[in-house]
This record gives sequence, structure tokens and C-alpha cells, in this order.
Amino acid sequence: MRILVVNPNTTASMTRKIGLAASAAAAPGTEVVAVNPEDGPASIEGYFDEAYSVPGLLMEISRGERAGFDGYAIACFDDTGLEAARSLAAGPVIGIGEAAFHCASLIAGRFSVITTLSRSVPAIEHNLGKYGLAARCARVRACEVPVLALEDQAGDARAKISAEIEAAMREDRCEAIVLGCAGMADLTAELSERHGLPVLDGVACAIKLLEGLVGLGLKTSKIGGYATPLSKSYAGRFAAEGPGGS
Ligand code: 5HY
Repeated sequence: MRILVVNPNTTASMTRKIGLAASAAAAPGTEVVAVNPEDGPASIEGYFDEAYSVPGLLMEISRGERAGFDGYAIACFDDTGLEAARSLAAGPVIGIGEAAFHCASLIAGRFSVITTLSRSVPAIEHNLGKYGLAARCARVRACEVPVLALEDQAGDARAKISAEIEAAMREDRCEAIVLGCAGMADLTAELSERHGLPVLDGVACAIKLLEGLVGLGLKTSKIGGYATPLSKSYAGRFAAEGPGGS
């Protein structure tokens, strides 16, 4: 099977990191391709960036459809543009946030999320409620590391994430940790070993869930909210980017 992983921000080094994590999780018969849009924010930190990342994300999904991909992972922890992407795609589309929440809820009674900045917390809390998993999440925490600081191997991002994990274990009665940014995808094994509890990354979770759904022959339902977009004109810069894509 062929899975397209879309990093909705435009930072190529993060896309490469995400692609490595996705490929490491993939089964031998699964081809993983990781891409990011040419247009849009360098990182997604809050609602404004999310909005500006969606057109580029949908362009990549349209391209993926024309290339015949079997399933898609949206590699932004806010699950940016998830429902619109499902309207475009025939196969399953999974957001890494939703994937991580579901996997964590299957191995732990309670989990905490460690994301980047405080401004990203409300959107994640909203998604937990939307997915019906708010009761399983003890708390969504921010380690106050900007998304792109995760690209600096010499920085203090790891130390800050670790400190927040320790606080979560002390205060939240959490039994697992979900890393709340695609840019943390390379940290799970190290952090799980250091802190002695399951640490989940949404990129790997999304790949394994997609393999299961595609393997079952399941596609996105088109009889309700994820119905294929109606044919209509899209004016201005979106003229070539409507459902037909460019
Ligand atoms: C992400 N932002 O996974 C989110 C995380 C966040 O550019 N990729 C981003 O901080 O909301």
C-alpha cells in the first residue's frame, strides 16, 4: 500500500524527520512518501497558522489522489484541515493527534499530552472533546518550546519536554504521555526509556492505524459530512485549487 504523509507547515527539515519516523513505523509492504506544501506557514502555532496551512494541505491531498495513494496522514498535531481532507480523499485520512489519542487510550487509563506553546493547547483540548476522548486525557500541557526549536539538536527542547513529563507524572496521575507535535516524532524511544512509561508519537500511530484501515479495505464514507465537494467555481487564487486541484 502507499501512504502519503503531509506536513502542513513548510519546513522541509521537519518533513524529512516526519518521513523517517513514518517509514520506521511502516510495515515492509507499505510505501511512505512525506511532503509539505510550497505555500504556507513555516510552523503552525495556534489558530491563525492553522487557517493558512489548510489550502496547501488540501493541494497536497488533491495531488495524492491523482497519484493514487491509498491513505493519508496529516502530520500536524492539531489535525489541521482533517475534515476537509477527508472530503477530498477516497481512502482513509488520519490526523496524528487523533491517532495518538486513540492509541494512548488503548494502553493507558489516563494520558497527558505535552505540546509546544500554550497557544496550541485550546485547539488540542477542542479536538479531544470532538473525538470523545477528553475524559481519558488528564491534561494538555505546553513545554513552551517553539515548534522550530525542535529542529535545533543542540537546543534545550529535550530537557524542557522531559521536565514537563516529570511534572505530568507527579501531578496528573497520567499512565502514558502523548507528544503533541509532529516535530517530536524522533523522541519517543529516548523519552519512554528515560521516564519509564509509554510515550506515543502520532506519526507512528497514524501509520499503523492507516495500515489497518487500508488492510481492511475501508475507505472514507461519502454519504455524509465527508461527501465529495460539489462542483462550483473557486474564484481568485483558489481557481486552480478547487477539488480538482492543480
Ligand atoms: C505540529 N505545529 O505538529 C504542530 C504542533 C503545535 O507546525 N506541527 C506544527 O505546536 O501545534
